[in-house]
Amino acid sequence: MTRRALLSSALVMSLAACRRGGQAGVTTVTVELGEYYIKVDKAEVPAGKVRFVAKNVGQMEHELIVLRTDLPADRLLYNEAEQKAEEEQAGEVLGEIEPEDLPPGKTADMTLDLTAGHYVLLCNIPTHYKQGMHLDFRAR
Ligand SMILES: [Cu+2]
Repeated sequence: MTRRALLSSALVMSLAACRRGGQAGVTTVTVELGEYYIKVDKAEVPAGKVRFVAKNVGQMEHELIVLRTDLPADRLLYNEAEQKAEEEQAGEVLGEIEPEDLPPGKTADMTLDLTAGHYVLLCNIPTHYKQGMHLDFRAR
């Protein structure tokens, strides 16, 4: 499958998942974002399809980035000039819910295919990473 086909099937899946109830083989992770933290209802999931349901419970815009990396969540290289973590340098960005989709009070979701390994969830709006918006996450 091409990357585009994968992306659109992920979108269709996440739309379908909006209906009540779960889907076989998909693990749902509830993510709460606020100033300045990220919380999840589970920090470890079986490898496979993972649906991240992100809720912004804060007063400002946030974003959710899922980064595959071996680095601990608080050890990403930090770019002081941009006030952002160097996500591309740390590993591979697998998915992102953009800030415009996650204003205060909103919920947005994405479904990703995670292979076994270590991941970091972060918000990389300037200053937010350093203020604590990062979390270790694992697929087994
Ligand atoms: Cu943020």
